[in-house]
Amino acid sequence: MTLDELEARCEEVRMEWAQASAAAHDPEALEALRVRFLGRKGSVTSLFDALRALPPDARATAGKLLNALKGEITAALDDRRGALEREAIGARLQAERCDLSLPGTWRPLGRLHPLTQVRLEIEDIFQKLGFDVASGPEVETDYYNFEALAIGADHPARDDWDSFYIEDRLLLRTHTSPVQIRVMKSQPPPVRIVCPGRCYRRDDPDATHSPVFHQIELLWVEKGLTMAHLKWIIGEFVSAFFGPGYEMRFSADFFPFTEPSAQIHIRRPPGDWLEIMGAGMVDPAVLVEVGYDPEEVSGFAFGLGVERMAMLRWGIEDIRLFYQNDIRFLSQF
Ligand code: FA5
Repeated sequence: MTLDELEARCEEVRMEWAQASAAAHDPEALEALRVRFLGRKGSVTSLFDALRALPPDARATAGKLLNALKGEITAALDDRRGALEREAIGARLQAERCDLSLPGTWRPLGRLHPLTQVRLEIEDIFQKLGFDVASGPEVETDYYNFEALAIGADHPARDDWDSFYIEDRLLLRTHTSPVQIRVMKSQPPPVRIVCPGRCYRRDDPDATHSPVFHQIELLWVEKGLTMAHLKWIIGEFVSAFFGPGYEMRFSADFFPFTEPSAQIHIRRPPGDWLEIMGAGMVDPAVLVEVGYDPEEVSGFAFGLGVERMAMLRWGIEDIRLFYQNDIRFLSQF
């Protein structure tokens, strides 16, 4: 091969490159081009082999020509590769484009059931007054639910608290008062507790009664407590919970485990009076039953209906609304 022939061959290869590279649009095609032109058997590489056949004085010129050709093709390959990568990144950015100014998916937040809100608030009021929160079982023995509270087997008060029996002497508790007995039996006086919990009665459901409802029991036993303390603490509690605009009424009542006993009604004029709790001075017989000395200490207790408190606060006229799980009702609180 002569120098002229080599020059002509270079020009051909350059044309071939121009055509072939114009049609290469992806990394695989570029790699194929590299092999075809610069690979071990590539067209540029084989021209380098032809160099050896040239006369020595022509080799330097020919070498420059070939190096220039190889340099052009290498640089063009690099350029094309860079451009393809930038295109790919651009396409990905476009495809994965995310508009941070768009509003997110809105999911409604849950909230505490109104009865839970009321219970927590009442616990909080009494904790601030120095009471502890206690609890007891919902399945109770006849002894704690009745006997220890001076409600013997034949006591007519049992009719008011007729309940659901699991076995002969095992029932769903009818009130939270059995927790009083459990706590007093477990510790010496003084006692200052509130006990929230679920209660069960065979009451026909109506606007103010539910067979399952909630009470909060309060018990304070200490030296020197009188009915005046009871009235005072209930007054404090009612005004802390309801604020102004509510009226409270004490009237005489009877419970086998308190003497004297009272019931407390609340109303928001012009609404009706609603009984919210039973209360009274702990009967000395109960103190003796748990091993306390009635000459040493006295105490008082009450049992408060949680649903009734919520009804008065929000003007809810039917207790059954609390248990229907209607989101339109619940989301108002
Ligand atoms: C009692 O349960 C007594 N253990 C209260 C007590 C405790 C008296 C300590 C003295 C000392 P009573 O049955 O009245 O009392 O119920 C108390 C409150 O529970 C009622 O005022 C009412 O607010 C609520 N309650 C009673 N039965 C139901 C019911 N079926 N549905 C909703 N609330 C009820």
